[in-house]
Amino acid sequence: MNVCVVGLGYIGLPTAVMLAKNGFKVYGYDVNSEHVSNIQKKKITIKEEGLYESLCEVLDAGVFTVGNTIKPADVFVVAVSTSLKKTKEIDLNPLKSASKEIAKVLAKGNLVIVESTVTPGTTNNLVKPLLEKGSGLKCGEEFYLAFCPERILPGKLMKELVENPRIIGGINEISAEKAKAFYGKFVRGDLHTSDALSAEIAKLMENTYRTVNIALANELAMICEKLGGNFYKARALANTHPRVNIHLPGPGVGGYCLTKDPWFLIENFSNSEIIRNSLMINTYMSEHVVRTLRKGLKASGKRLKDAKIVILGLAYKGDVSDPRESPGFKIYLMLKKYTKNVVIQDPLVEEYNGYVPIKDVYDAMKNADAVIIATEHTMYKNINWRKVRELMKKNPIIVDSRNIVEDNLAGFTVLKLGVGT
Ligand code: SAJ
Repeated sequence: MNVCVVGLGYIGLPTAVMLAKNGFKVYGYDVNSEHVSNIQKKKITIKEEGLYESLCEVLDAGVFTVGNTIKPADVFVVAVSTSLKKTKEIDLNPLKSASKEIAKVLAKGNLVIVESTVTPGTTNNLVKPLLEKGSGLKCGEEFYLAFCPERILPGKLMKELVENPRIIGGINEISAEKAKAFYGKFVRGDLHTSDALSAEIAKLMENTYRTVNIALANELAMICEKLGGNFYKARALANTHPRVNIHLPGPGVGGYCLTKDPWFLIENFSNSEIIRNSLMINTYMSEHVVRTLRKGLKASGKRLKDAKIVILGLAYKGDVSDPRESPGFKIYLMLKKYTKNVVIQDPLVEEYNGYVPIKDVYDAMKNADAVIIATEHTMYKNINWRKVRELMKKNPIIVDSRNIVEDNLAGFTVLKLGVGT
């Protein structure tokens, strides 16, 4: 069976490689010719365990080829980006272009699957008519169309692509069944079929659920600070309840997904209270971290404009190399307004928005007045803080937004998100 994967980004490329490893003949199509040629030369930036080796294997075996012109296939998997515009609306242009390209080569019996996260109704109201108009074929009868969102957790991509359960929303029942048969050839997780609209809403619900729960954790953490309590102690007790799952607070929500998906859900629901306020709370957290730092410096008789500040963590979350929507970078930009002497250290991220982070954590902390822990990389749990105390200036401050250091670390003023002082 020939498969054409449209869009070779963070989801499309691994999906194409996984399909090729599982017996499909795969052609990867991307409009970015430089990206296509880099893939041909086995030069990729996505760092996911097992991906590079698998890519080399399928390229060398000739079961995976790439190009920047669309080609006929039995199945088309669309994984183009659907980003958030400044107006907080979805940018569907890549999906529109992809649909028009596929329509040019669409043939009877073909199956088209949209994996990109979309606003509810997009598969039915945008993709379907574009495919029908461009091909002259009847959707649901002469070709089939389904929506099947990815749910992989960055950092566990190759494993979760196969093991995660999938939701499959067909334009009609036969489309859902054909898509289920396709995924059944390589997905070991359960396959749940439904209609396209329900599947589109479900995907957005998943990430909105997480966003709202993170906002709740952030608000609870700020309440604990005010109460002089310890969020983490209280959370551990509350989560002993069989139906309570309090999430973790942080310096904000980063990543490509949770920062946009809830906006897709409320794009046409202007009086959303909970979701909209949750997004605001999560955005506020980087400011809360900066306020905490300023309070700490003041209490130590230091002035921000004269201080050297080190931010540990450019990646948007622990043990990933992805810096998209990085909370640490947002904090960096805020601090840059007050002091020239602010740096970011990250062992996993090469570069982000032109900023190249310091690699060595001890080099970064030389002569620093304060450290902000913005990402929970495992390596930060093994820092030798006695050594750091010798490297930093006197009265060193740690603003810990990820519960990495012990509350009363000797020789430091520790200001921990969620812990009252
Ligand atoms: N975060 C917190 N507190 C928490 C959990 C996360 O502050 O308790 C922060 C993280 O530090 C990070 C951000 O939220 O900055 C997002 O991290 P994440 O792990 O929650 O989300 P993603 O974007 O890495 O992956 C999510 C996952 N969705 C769900 O868990 C419901 C993943 O399964 C999806 O496939 C992915 O979005 C996606 O592509 O949609």
